[in-house]
Amino acid sequence: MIAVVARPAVFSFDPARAALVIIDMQRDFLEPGGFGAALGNDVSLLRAIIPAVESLLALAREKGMLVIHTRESHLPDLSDCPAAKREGSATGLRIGDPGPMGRILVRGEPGNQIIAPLAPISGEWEIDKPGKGMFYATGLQDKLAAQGIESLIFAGVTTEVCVQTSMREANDRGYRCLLIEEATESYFPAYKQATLDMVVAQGGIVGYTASLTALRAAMNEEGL
Ligand code: TIU
Repeated sequence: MIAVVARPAVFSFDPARAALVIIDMQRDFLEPGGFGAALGNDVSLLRAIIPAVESLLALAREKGMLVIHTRESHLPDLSDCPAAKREGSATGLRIGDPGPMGRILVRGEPGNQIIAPLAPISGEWEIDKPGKGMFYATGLQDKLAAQGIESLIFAGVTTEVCVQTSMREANDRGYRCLLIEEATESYFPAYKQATLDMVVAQGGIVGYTASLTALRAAMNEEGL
């Protein structure tokens, strides 16, 4: 077992039964002209975590952990996009409209790809999800169960939207969850901090948080 110095207490996990989950590090949220920008956000803030996520991904690969990448995306005919989700945007561009990186938040379009430095490699899972949470309409729960996964280590964007929703879904399904603090970001720094705080409150009501340094130290200590 690996024991990570974390909040609100030590987080212990078996690396053979754990997966790194990188939520939605796709061009739509990190580059101008995508969904994040269409919602009126300054996307530059999110780019600051790319090196930390790269470093976390390299650690997981080096230690042979399962890696799961998610993308928030919709089918080209938008049959999986509720009208309520399509309504409204700051720029006038809505999901499915043509933008500078192809159709906004549509599966397979250039803007929907995971950014190059974090591109999935062979053997890693790629999960396309129409919602904020990674379990809704994805079949992920069965895949994780078949693999015997018990613990999930989270990174990605945005902290209070898709990352937190996915963590809460995972918590309800019995997974032990750890969020890596420098490997997640929000368009609103105060919301990131609030999310980190609310996850660990009440004895870790949703999960744990730790620094990447603490995770790396714990994994190296075990001589993995
Ligand atoms: N808008 C926002 O903060 N997030 C999203 O719409 N999706 C994700 O968090 N991936």
